[in-house]
Amino acid sequence: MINKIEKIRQNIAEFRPKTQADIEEFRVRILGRKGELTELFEEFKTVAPEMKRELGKKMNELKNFAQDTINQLKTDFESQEIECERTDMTRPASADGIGSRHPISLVKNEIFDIFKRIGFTLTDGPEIEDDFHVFSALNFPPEHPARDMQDTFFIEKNPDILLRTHTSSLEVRTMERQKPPIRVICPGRVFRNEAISYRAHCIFHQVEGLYIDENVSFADLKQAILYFAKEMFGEQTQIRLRPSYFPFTEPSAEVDVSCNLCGGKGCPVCKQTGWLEIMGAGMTDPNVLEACGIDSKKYTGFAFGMGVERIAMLKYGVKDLRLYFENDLRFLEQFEAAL
Ligand code: 2U9
Repeated sequence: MINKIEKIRQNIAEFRPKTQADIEEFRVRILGRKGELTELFEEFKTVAPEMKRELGKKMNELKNFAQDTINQLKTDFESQEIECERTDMTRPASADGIGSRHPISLVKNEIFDIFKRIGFTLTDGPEIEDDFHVFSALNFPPEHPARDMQDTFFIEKNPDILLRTHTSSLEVRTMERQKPPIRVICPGRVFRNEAISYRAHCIFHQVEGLYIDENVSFADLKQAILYFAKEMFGEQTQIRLRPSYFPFTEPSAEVDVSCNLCGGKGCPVCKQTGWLEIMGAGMTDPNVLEACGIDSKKYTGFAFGMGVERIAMLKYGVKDLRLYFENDLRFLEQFEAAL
């Protein structure tokens, strides 16, 4: 009898009805007047008295199990049917909302569109780079702090393989494969070993540009940047260049634009100076041209670089850089639809 009890229990546990009628049929088969359990209770009458206590307990448990399982199956089917009745399968599908472009992409595309209008083309390249394309070709001295493990992410402690710290490696690669004239825009993610805060992140986006030809002058650099600033921030925008230093350009400058919020009078955003720093720039160092196989006696060039997060902060008034990386829809939905 124990075997019969186990067999019935197993059948109940494995029962998978396809329709509600299947459940009723199964109920009759197990619990009906001539059902398997009813027959078992008949057989129970013939069991020896000393076995009755143990077997009786098992049979009652089986009966409860059968009843509970059947009730549960019925409830599941009924709720499914109600759900089906509520759903009009012929109704047209609801339209998906149009997503918005990420502010970093919006600004990156806008920067590129502006430079495209004055003859620059777009280039792309690897994020995992080697020392030559990120540091050596760009005239970084061997002891420069950017080469330090503390500042740059190296791959598996190999000092030759690293995550690019700027997109300048793309300009190096362009010069290696292309003869001047070169007019190229290099956007991309860059990586620096920085503590994350409202104004710094270990990943950010840059757009750099490079123009190499015969007789390219600092005046050309100034004019290209003025054109960019007016297109990006409005016709009334002015620029100011302050002397600076980068290993890859000589002379070098930090570029400021006049603050649009206060019209240059001074406000909290421009820290009362009337100016906002937007990029660095300079004339390509002859050592860099030579390292990339370009004759520095024949050719000169200018280069510039800007952080996209910073430009987007100025354009949209974003105060915390971390918002760009959190993918919070309440932030992202405030930007233009991606059409
Ligand atoms: C080559 C030669 C020269 C690219 C340049 C800067 C100045 C610059 C910073 C702005 C903010 C990086 O994102 S940031 O931290 N960039 O100031 N970048 S000139 O010069 C190059 C690039 C490639 C072969």
